[in-house]
Amino acid sequence: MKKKSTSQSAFLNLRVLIGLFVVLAGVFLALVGFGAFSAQAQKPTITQSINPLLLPPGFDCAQIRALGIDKQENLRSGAIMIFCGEAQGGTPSPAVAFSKFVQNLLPSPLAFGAADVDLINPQTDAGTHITQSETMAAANPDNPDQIVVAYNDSRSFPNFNNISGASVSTDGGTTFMRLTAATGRSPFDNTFGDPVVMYNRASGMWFTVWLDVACGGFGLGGYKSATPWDANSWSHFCVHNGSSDDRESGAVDNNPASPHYGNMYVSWNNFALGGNLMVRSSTDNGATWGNERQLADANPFIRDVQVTVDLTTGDVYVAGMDEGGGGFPHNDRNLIFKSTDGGNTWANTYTGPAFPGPGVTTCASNSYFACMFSGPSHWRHEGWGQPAANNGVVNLVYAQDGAGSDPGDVYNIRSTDGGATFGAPFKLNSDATTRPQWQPNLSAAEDGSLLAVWYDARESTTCAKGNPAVPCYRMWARKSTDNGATWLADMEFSDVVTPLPGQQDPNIVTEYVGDYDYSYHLLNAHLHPWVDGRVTIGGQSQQDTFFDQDGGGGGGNIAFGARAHRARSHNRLATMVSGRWRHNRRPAGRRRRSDDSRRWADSGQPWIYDWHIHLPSV
Ligand SMILES: [Ca+2]
Ligand SMILES: [Ca+2]
Ligand SMILES: [Ca+2]
Repeated sequence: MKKKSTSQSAFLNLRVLIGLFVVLAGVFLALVGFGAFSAQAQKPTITQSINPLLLPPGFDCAQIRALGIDKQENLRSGAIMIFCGEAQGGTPSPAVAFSKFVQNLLPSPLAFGAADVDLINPQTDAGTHITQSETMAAANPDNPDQIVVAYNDSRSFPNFNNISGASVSTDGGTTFMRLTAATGRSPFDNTFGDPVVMYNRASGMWFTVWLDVACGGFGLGGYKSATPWDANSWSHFCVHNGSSDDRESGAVDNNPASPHYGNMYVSWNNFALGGNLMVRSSTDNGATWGNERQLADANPFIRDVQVTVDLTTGDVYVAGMDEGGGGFPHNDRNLIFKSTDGGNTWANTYTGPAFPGPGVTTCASNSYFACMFSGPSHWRHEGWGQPAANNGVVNLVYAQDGAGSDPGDVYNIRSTDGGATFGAPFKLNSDATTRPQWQPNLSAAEDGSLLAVWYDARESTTCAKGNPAVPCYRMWARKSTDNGATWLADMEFSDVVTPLPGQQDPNIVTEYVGDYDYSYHLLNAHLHPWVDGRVTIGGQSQQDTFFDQDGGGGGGNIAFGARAHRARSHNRLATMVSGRWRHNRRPAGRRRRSDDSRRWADSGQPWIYDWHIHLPSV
C-alpha cells in the first residue's frame, strides 16, 4: 500500500480543508451514525467540523485502511479519501487545443440499437458538479412505454447530501426526462449514489435503492413511487440500517409463474463487518426487508458485483469478485452465489480460476484500484461485469487483462447447470487491436436472447482525459439468440466515438467514471445505459449518462444483416440500415466499389452473403 509521509498528508489536509470550508460554508447537518470512527490519534486528526456526514469531527485519517475505506466504491468514501489527502479530487483537465467537439467524428452504421439518447435532459449543469455516471435500468413489462434509469449525479453535492439521480421515459425510451423535484434537486435527498432501480410488477411500484444516511447512518435505503415521472411522488424507505455499507445491487422476480414472484433482493458489501458480502430480500413486494444472509466473509474480500433473478425459474444469483488484493497488476476470480428458495438459503456454487485483472496502471490517487488509462491514470476498474440467468442457464460477462500491452478484453462464461460449472471463457471483442475493452454488462430477454455491451477503444489509437478533440471509445455489443450458446458478430452499439470524459468535480475521486452499468430487458428488448463524454461543458468532455436499446421500441431501424465472407477469409459483417448497405469493418487494403456499396473492390471473387434479418420485437 502506498504510504504518505505525515508532512505530505498534513499539507494536503490543509489544502483540501480550505477548499471544503469554502464549499461547505454553513452546511452543518446532524451527525448521524459513523460510530465506527473514533479518535485514536497517532497521525493527524481532524478537529474542525466539516460536513459531518462526510467526515465527523475526530475522524482519524490513519484509520482509512483499517476501516476498508480505500476498498469502498461509494462517493462518500471517495470524498473522505480526498479530504485526508489520500486521493485527488476531480479537476478540469488542462486547456485543450479545441474547445468544441466535432459531433460527427466516426459515425456509426447503427449496427445495434437506434439513436443514442442523452439522459441528462434538460441539460442545466454548469461549473464542476456535472458528473453523471454508473447506471441501472428498469422497465415495466405491462406498459413498455415506461423505463427508468438511475445513476449517480453530483449536481447538488456537496451543498446537499444528494448524489443520486434518475431519468424517466414514458415513450418507450425515445426520450427521457431527468427528475428534478420542487427542491431543485433529484427526489433522492440524503442518499449517496450507487444506483439500484427496480420495477416490482406484482405491486406496480418502482423502487430505487441508494447508500442512505437516513438508514442507520450509512445504510441502504431509497425512494419508491407508482408514478416515477412525477418527481414529487417518491417516498422514502429503508432496506438495511447500516453504518458502512457499500456497492449494493438489486433484482426483482417479475415472472408471475415463478414460485417467488414479487420477491426482491439487495446484495452489498458491509464494511462495518470488514466488507462481508451480504444479501437481504423482501417477500412482500418491497414493503419490508429482512432475511439477511452472509454470502462471504471479508477474507478474502469478495466484491458485490451484481445480483440477478432467473427469468424463468426465479432462482437468484449473486456474482462476486475476489480482487486478489487489488492494485495493478492483480488477479481476479469470479464467484457465484445462488438461492433456489427465494432468498432464504444461499450457497457458493462456483469459484472460478484466477485470471489477470484488466488495467494498465495502479490508480495514482488510490493504490487499491487498477485504472484503464494512464497519463494521467483514469477510469478505475477491476473487471466487474454482470450476470444474467434464464431457464437454468447462467451467463456472466467480465473484463480481464489483454495480451501484451492490451489493457483489457471482455469475456463471457456460461453455465448450463444452474451456476455449478462454467465452460471455457469466450472472448466477446473480436478486434485484432491491443486497445482496451472494459466494464461490460449483460441483459437477458424473454425470447432467450442476450445482449452484451461494453466500453471499447478499438477505433482510436490514443485517449486524452477530458479532451473533446480526441475520440476514444464507443459502446460495442454482441448478441446471442440462443441464451449464450453462440454469438453473432460484435458490432457498434453507440453512435459516435466519444472522447474520454474527465472528472471535473473536486469532491469525486479524479479517476472515477462510474463503476458499473446494470442493463435490463423489456420483454424481448435489451435496455443499456452507459456513460458518455460527447457533450462538453466549459469546453471539457464530461460525464453524461446515455441510453439506447436493441430489439425493442422506438419503431423502424430494421437491420437487414449479412455475414459476408470468402473462402479462406475472415468473416466480415455487413448490415443494411435504411436501405443502405454498410460494412462494419472495411477489409484492409480494399476500397468501396462505386457501383455497389455491398462489395469491396478487389481482384478476387465476390463476397458471399448469408442473410439474416433483425426484426424489432412486437
Ligand atoms: Ca483489448
Ligand atoms: Ca445507438
Ligand atoms: Ca454531466
